[in-house]
Amino acid sequence: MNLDLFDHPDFHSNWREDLCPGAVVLRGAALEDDVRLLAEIDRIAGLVPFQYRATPGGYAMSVAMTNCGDFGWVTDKAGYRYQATSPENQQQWPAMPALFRAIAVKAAQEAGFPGFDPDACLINRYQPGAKMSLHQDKDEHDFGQPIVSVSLGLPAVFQFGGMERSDKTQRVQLTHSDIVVWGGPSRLRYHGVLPLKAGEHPLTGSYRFNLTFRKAS
Ligand code: MD3
Ligand code: FE
Repeated sequence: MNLDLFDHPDFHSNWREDLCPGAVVLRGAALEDDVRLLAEIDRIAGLVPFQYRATPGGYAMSVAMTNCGDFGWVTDKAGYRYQATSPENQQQWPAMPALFRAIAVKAAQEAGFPGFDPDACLINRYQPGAKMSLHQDKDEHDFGQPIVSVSLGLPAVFQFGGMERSDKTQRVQLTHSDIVVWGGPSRLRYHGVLPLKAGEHPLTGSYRFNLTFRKAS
């Protein structure tokens, strides 16, 4: 028998996966907003272009970054930090679009974090080969606040481990329109992204974008 349901143009694969305590994937949750999200990313990148920043150790990152919101995440020889202005032009980051905020707040609520009030949105852009090594996100002030991540464009293999870098890791594929909420006991887990495989996405071409929403202050 043919499951015609899956061929119907109105079918959206929206479902929920619990990855580990405190972390939930909302598959397809950004699908109906994808075109508008990508238009906002384009607009923001027109104001504050993507940069390949250097780690404190002096290595160029393979992921290009920009930000919107009251604070943006940056790195250079002085270290990792959030700041209210872009190092390139000394101007405030573009405001966080209402659509970005609404999507992040709704996802956090669905994952059990009502009242999430993000003030920072880091926009990561991956090209083929770009990766993010295992790390913890610990530049924020309140680890009681979750991080909401929205994936757009080419799929990536995401890696998450435990509280020690040496803990064994699990892999999960994150594809276009998946949202992940990391909170509670998962908030300080080590995580990373394996090198992006080349491909062509109808909306983003050869790129993957990831938005991470945080309460930085
Ligand atoms: C797990 N970005 O920008 S988002 C980052 O796909 C970052 O660009 C990745 O890690 C990306 O810091 C992954 C998913 C994510 C974000 C925060 C986490 C996973 C997390 C915090 C704790 C545990
Ligand atoms: Fe991270």
